Amino acid sequence: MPTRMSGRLVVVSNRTPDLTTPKTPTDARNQPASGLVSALRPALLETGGMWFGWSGKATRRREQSAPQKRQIGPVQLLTVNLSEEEVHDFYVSFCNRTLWPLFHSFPAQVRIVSSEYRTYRRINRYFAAHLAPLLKPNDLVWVHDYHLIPLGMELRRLGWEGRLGFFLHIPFPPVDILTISPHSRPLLEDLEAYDLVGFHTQRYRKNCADALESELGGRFDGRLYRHGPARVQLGVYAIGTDPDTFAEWAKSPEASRQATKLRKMVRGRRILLGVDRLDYTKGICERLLAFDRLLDRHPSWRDQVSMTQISAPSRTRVPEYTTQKREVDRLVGEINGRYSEDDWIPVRYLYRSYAQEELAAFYREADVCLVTPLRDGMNLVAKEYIAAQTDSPGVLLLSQFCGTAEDLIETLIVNPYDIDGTASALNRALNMDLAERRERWRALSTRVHERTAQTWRDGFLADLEKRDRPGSRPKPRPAASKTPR
Ligand code: ADQ
Repeated sequence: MPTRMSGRLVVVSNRTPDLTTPKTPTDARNQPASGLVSALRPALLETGGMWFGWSGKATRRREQSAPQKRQIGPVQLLTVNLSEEEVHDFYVSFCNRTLWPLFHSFPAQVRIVSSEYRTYRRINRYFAAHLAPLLKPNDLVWVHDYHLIPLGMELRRLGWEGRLGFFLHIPFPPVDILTISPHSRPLLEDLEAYDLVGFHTQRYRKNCADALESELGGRFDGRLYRHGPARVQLGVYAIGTDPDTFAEWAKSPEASRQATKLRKMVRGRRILLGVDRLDYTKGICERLLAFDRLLDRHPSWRDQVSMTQISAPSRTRVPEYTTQKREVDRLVGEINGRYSEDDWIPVRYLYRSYAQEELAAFYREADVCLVTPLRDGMNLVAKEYIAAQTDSPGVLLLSQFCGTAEDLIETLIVNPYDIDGTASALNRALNMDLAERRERWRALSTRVHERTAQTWRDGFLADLEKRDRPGSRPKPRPAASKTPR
């Protein structure tokens, strides 16, 4: 935490997390995988404060009642409900079928439906209408991610003059991609309501500054974007993990038991590992194709390696995700069909969530971890893997297209679209000697310890703390439509 926070921390995200500590591995498995929660859970429990968002429930009709309150230790959770139709238009469609592919530079997948955009704005107004009365003048309001870009502007319209920050967990695309959406301009205007807008990498910040300057005018001086009366600080805060906890989990007796079980199962073969939400941006299919190519081009690895792909179910109501799941299922079947022997199945595919303690055991035992997204804001799995290595560290294969690649330069960097190149890197990783593995890992481990979930949070909050105090802000532009339903 920045030395002493001058006010209460109010976190706003689309979904409020389950902040209760899971009592059993089954409970833990049932908590959905989320990078944001992984990073903020310890931070929020430590600082106290409030977390506001959607309950995750889809009701038949929107209930107009006040937000539901729940106290979890020092943290107050406040949730509002959405109707089934709103969940569909706002969350399933505009957030996950328009903004997600747009910001991850998948233009062909971007869906443009004006009514869904209008619902997106309406839900942001609805969030603001419920949140504004709960705020106290000295609060620091920290809004998270693409679901809530307009929230800051809506809060300003309702008279909130306190400090207001926004963090984007996903990439910010180049302006030529962003402007594919006819709604990109109002989204850029929304950013002007914030005192501080944070990104994982320099590149995303640059993309955003370029888009603001070219679409709205104004000027970015390397720290502040100035346009008319707006003064928005654009900052870079690389999110990290909690490396000490992962290291501890990896060394625990439970992890040792799991690891022994795993080793027994693969019968001395080398272990390759992939861990992700099942998402088309994570490059799971390309990773499987690279593994297939390795077995094809380097037959000596057949029967010598075992690939474990752990995919947490994600956004199962979004059509692109069901298509992706079918594609992964098909490829796993194909590879196993092509190469399996009586006593060797090349790919073990686990379509489920694991408790992070359990993941630590997989990380610890994996000889190679493949983090090969086609595009990813940061990617915490890469950092968790490094944190969980012990005296004979494994090798991380990392996509050049994830934010982590700006940081973890001692990994084997690959272009996941280049299947041959990734297969060669995989071969190289499997052949790497202990001395090189140790040398690379030492450098990577230092970086993972330098940039943690805590340093990310502290960096952002320290900058937000320093922003102007109430009373000195420009008036927001009027809303296109006034009714916060
Ligand atoms: P995600 O894309 O969800 O989030 P990522 O960084 O890949 O995030 O982290 C996923 C988290 O979920 C990790 O902590 C991992 O341990 C966990 N996880 C993944 N698969 C799991 C499984 N099968 N079982 C259990 N847990 C699993 C977004 C952005 C990222 C960004 C984060 C944080 O898309 O780019 O790094 O936010 O800002």
